[in-house]
Amino acid sequence: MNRLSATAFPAGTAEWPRYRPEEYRAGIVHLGLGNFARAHLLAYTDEVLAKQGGDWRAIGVSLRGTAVAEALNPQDGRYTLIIRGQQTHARVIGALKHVIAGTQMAGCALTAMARPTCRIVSITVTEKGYGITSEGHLDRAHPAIRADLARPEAPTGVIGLIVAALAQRRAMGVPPFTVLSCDNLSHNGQKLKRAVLEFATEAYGEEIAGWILEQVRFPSTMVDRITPASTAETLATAATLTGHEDAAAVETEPFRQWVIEDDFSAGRPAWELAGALFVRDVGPYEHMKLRMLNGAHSMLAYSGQLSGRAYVRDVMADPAHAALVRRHLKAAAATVRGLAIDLDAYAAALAERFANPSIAHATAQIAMDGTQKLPQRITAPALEALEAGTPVRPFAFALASWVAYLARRDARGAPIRVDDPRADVLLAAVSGATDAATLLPAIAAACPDILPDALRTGAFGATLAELVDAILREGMAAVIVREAEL
Ligand code: CS2
Repeated sequence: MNRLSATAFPAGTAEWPRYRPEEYRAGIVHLGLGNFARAHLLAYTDEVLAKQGGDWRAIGVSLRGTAVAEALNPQDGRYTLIIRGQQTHARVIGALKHVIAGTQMAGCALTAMARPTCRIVSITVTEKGYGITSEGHLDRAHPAIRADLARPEAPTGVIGLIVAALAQRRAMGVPPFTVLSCDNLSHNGQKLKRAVLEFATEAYGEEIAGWILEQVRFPSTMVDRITPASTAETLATAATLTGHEDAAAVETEPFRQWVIEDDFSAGRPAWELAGALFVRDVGPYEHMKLRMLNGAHSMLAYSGQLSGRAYVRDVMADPAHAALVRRHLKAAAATVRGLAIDLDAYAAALAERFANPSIAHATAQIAMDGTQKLPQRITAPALEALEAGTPVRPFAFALASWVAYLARRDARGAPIRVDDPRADVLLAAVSGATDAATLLPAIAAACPDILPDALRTGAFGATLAELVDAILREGMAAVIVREAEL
């Protein structure tokens, strides 16, 4: 079987690009080329290119190793997007030009970002990729921030690259690109802007920081599309649907949503032609999505991991567990304000998406990086719900599930290391702690942005402690049944 490429002859039942990708130049440099970008930003861009063309293809930059580049570059950036709903269909995406990675990464990325034709630098590096604290400041303890502050001329991370490229453009008299964060942080654009300014002030001085403050746009975005990690089966399906071997295929759900603040200084693709919504303030949409979809996801990931449910769809197949998901969605919805959207209908649609039997979305995948996710998904709405007097038990259950997940032990009774950038701190916090009375203070001391005092004391604190102990003593499965009966 031949490999997918720009010259591959269309075959199979897949939809192939209805335009000639190579006719268009790159206008976007995209940092972080994981599955999500390939299922979301690049899919939207591909549709716009098919509808009206334009120099808006993307050059990808992989900041973490060369595997993505090795898969995509021999394919001229082409890959298969498999969409799994009631039926499965596939599209070959042509919006990606090539991928920069490896030892030459920084130099090549800076060249691409400094070129006047680059008008947008978009980013999907996950919450932990930026080096921004949950309060939205530069995280000087982040390895890339530390390295890049020490050597700003040889950046390795997102913020270092952005500031170096902007400084080069300013020196050359080239207007700046727009910086477009597409990760699940609340106020992603605003937070990135502040961290970029802090970095620029420290590494380059006031003048460059002042220029960035005045000239560079950082629109916030809300992004949504459930995209599991690819498996061998993903690649086999892609081969069947395209008639070509594809080492970079991605699978995703039919649903997708993108809400973007319309604040671009150097133009943008007409993403609205592919269904993106441009708004003045993305904040309420972010709250809706981060607190409902992602909050429920985190809750079901930890409680699912502790009750032997490998996939989100397995959680939804259990009536009691699914009831807790709906309970969580309702409590989260009560904290969302300022949107003329029927949140009950949104919640019902989410439950249906989670139940999609053709998507194997691993609870272990969602359980990763809890310290980066929980502040905006659980803690912020919990604090607001407490203040407003709306139901809080679902948030206590979500936090208790995380705490009990951190307290898991292996066969010899030793704590199990979790996949999280703060794993060391978490491991130290749970070592030797065996019940709520010892676990909660230790974890709160390590992560005050997840367990602030307001959630450790009073009725909320008591419920949280009681749930942690119940899960540890009786097991998650029993607690799920009891919670669902409340
Ligand atoms: C998930 C998200 O892994 C996770 O933490 O909650 O990746 C989620 O699937 C997406 O945000 C959906 O848009």
